[in-house]
Amino acid sequence: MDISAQEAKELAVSLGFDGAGIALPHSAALPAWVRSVLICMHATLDDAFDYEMYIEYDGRRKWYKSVYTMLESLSMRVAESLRSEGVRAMPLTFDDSLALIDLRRSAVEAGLGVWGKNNLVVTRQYGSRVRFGAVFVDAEWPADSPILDYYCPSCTLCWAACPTDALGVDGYNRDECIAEYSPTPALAARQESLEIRPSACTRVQCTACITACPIGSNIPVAFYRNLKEETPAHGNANHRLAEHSEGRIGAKENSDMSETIRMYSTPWCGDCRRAKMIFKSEGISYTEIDISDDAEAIAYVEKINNGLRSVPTIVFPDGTVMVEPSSPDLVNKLRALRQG
Ligand code: B12
Ligand code: SF4
Ligand code: SF4
Repeated sequence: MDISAQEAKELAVSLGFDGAGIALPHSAALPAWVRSVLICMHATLDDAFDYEMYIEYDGRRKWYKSVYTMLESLSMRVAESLRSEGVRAMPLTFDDSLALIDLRRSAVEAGLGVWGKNNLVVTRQYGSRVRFGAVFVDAEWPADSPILDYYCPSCTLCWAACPTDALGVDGYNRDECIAEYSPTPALAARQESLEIRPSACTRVQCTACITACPIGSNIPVAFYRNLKEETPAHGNANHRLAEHSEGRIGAKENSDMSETIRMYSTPWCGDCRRAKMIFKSEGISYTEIDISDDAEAIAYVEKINNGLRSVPTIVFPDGTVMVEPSSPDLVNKLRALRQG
C-alpha cells in the first residue's frame, strides 16, 4: 500500500470533492480495522442540493435528499479508487452517518473549518456552504491539524436569520430547528408554513444559518435566485432566504458567445450537464461538441488533456481552457467574460 495521505486527499478532489482532510476515527461502532478517516468536503452553493423528499417503499417511508445521494456516490468512487491502490476503504453512507461519525467534529479536527456560531463548520472559502462525506480506511495516515485562527467573528448574522430562533447565546436548540427530519406534529406544521415546497413531493430544507453567513457569500451562486423567484412565497423563512440571496446574483444579459465558446462533452456526463445548467443560468450561449462519435473532437480533447478524454473541456475565446471546472470557478469565469 503506497498511497500517501496527501495523494488520497488529491484523489478525493480529482473525483469531484472540493477539499479533503484526515481525521482519526472516534466511533466504537466502526470496524476494528479502521485507522484513519478521509473527510471529504463538497461545496453546496445552490438550492438544488437541498431538495429533499420522502419515498414510500413497501409500507416504509424513507427520507431522501439530493446532496446525500451525491456525497454517497462520490465517497464510493473515492473508496473504489483507494481499494485499487491496495487500501481497505469503506465509504460513509447516509443511513450510517449518525452512528459512525460526527462529521462536524471530524471536519474541524481535519482542519477543514472552524466550529461556527451557526453550530456548523465554517470553512474559509465557502463559509458553511459545504457538506461532508467520509471514507474509512485501514491506512495509518497522520491526522491533519485543526485551524487555530478563529475567523467566525461575532457578527451573529446567522442567529438573526434563523426563522425559529433555534440559534442564539444559549447555542443550538434542535427542537426549534425547522430542518429537523423527524419533527413532532407541531414542528411539522411550522415547517409547512416556513419552508419552501417546490412541488407536492419535495421541500427545500432550511439553510438560513448557512446563507446568512458573510464568509464565502462572495462566491456567485448560479441557481439560487432562480429557485426563489420561481417558488411562491410561503412566509417568514422564505422571505428571509430571498432577502439573503439579493445582491449576490447580478442581472443577467443574454450574451451570444456561441461562435467562440466550445464545450466538448458526452451525453452521459453529469459534470457536462452541470456545466450546461450554469451556462443556461448565466444566459451565455456556446457550441456543444459531442465527442462520443467524433474522432476529430476526441483527438482534440485527448491532446489538451494528456491523452485523457476528460469532459467537459471548455475552450474560451481568450484561449483559456477549463476541464471539469467546479461550479463557482465556471460561474466566475463566465461573469468575467461577460464583463469583458
Ligand atoms: C442529526 C443531524 C441533524 C439534526 C440535528 C442537528 C444537530 N445539530 O443536532 C437536524 C435534522 C435538525 C439537522 C439540521 C441541520 N443540519 Co444536520 N446533521 C445531522 C447529522 C446526521 C448528525 C449530527 C449529530 O447529531 N452529531 C452527533 C452529536 C453528538 O452532535 P451534537 O449533539 O451536536 O454534539 C456535538 C457538538 O455539540 C460538538 N461541539 C460543540 N461545540 C463544539 C466545538 C468544537 C470546536 C468541536 C470540535 C465540537 C463541538 O460536540 C458534541 C460531540 O461531538 C450530521 C451528519 C453527521 N454524521 O455528523 C448532519 C450535519 C451536521 N448537518 C448538516 C447541515 C448542513 C444541517 C442543516 C443546515 C440542514 C440542511 N439544510 O442540511 C441544519 C443546521 C442546523 C444547525 N445550525 O446545526 C451538515 C453540516 C455541514 C457543516 N457545514 O457543518 C452535516 C455535517 C451533514 C453533512 N453530511 O455535511 N441536522
Ligand atoms: S436550519 Fe434553519 S431553523 Fe435550523 S438553525 Fe439553521 S436557520 Fe435555524
Ligand atoms: S454568520 Fe457570522 S457568526 Fe454566524 S457563522 Fe457566519 S461569521 Fe460566524
